[in-house]
Amino acid sequence: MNYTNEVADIFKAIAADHDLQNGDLAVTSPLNGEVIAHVTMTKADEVEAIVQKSHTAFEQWRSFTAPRRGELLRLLGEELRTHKDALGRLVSIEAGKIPSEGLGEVQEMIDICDFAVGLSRQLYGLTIVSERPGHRMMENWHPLGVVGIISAFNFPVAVWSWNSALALVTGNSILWKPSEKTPLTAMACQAILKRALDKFGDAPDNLAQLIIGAGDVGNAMVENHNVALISATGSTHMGRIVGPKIAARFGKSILELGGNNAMIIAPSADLEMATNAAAFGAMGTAGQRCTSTRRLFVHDDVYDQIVPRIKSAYKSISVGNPLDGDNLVGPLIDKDAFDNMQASLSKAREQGANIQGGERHDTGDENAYYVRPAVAEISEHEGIVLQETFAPILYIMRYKELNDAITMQNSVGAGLSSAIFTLNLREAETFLSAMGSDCGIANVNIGTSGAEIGGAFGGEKETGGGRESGSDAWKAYMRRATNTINYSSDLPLAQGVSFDI
Ligand code: UN1
Repeated sequence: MNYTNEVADIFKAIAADHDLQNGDLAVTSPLNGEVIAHVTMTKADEVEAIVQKSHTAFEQWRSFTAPRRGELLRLLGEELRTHKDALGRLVSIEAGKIPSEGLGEVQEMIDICDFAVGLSRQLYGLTIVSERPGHRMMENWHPLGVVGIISAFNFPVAVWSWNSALALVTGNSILWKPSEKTPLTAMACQAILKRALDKFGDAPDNLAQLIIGAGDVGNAMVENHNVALISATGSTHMGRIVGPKIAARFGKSILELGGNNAMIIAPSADLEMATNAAAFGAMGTAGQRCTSTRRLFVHDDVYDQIVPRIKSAYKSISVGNPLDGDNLVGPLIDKDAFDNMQASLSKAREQGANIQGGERHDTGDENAYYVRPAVAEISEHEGIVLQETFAPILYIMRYKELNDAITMQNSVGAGLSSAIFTLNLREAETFLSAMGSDCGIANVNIGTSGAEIGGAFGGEKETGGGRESGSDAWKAYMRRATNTINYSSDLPLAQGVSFDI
């Protein structure tokens, strides 16, 4: 199956006027490893002028009222509803997701657009009592400027939408550098947004720009003083490079980096639910979510019941092209991902792991990298288990005391997502308490992945500390001004200071 024509048809359907044949970046579908398009890349020395244009757009956009800005997100949500099937299919072709996950990603975009429309009438600040008579204090929230979005291949469209919906409704302009592995879905999103902008009518030119480029282009965005906020999703390695550069120029950042997410299965757990949650969390998206379940701590009392169930779920799962038949595990993104997985499995073997799965699954396409998801029973929580491998490997370990499981869970660098399966209230609340999980996301009786947009999304420690999506994450896209207004005819100084001239 060659997807080139289908991609061209999808682009025609969303009226995107793009040259998909003559660019310098070859785009490959992980489904079969074949090149499906060639797109044009931007060069690092072009970034300055692009940022300038974004800044000019910001200077106009900030004067639109927030409810009017919300209208743009309402229109974007409508366009996404219209093009959901086409965009979802393109996500499957370019990122390798199964159809329901490709569509789920677009649904996540629709949801955040709806959220942003509501937010457009709820961008509120506090009023604060003053210590001085006849004075009032308040907080005013203002847009930041140009928001740079750097996104990863694994959620090629949803993560952009979390950032762009919030950035636009709060009055910023946006500049997006997607992963070089997934430029087509980005171009399609840009075309869909353009339709919404055309219907909106008077939005400034260059309000939302897209840059297809390599690391040097991302670096030029990161170092540009006119990019007020960089929201970057990717590995902790990337964050270690990007974070200090932004900090050095006192820019703002939202970093959404690695995860090494764990699930605890307690003695009272509903074992069927726990099995299904572990299966989706660890094998879903071929283990390529930042929220994927990578470590499982199983209580001694239920270990011998649940681990065979999990292993048999792993044996029965169908791996293969998700667009042919009803395969539930699609491909890894590329050869590097496959090599990294194999390297981690060899290290686990050296550490004495008992491994089922992990081998390459042959589909006859030499350049497509499908694998059987791996479960690795391992006795020690150390070495490779402490590292995030962006692939479907689930390390399983035993525990006896909940506190030991929580300590192990928390003793890795990353702090994104976590879950406990228990029907015991004390255990559940302990896990959620200050003595429990140290992650940005902590769940009870649901898995580590698949968060809804209504909550703030992100994690602690080496995950970077940023929050995107719901709750009050919008505040990161705005700056706070504290205003003190004196409506008296005196000029008292705070703290009782006197300065009589
Ligand atoms: C990511 O993998 O970068 O919670 C984002 C989830 C999805 C988002 C994952 N809603 O799994």
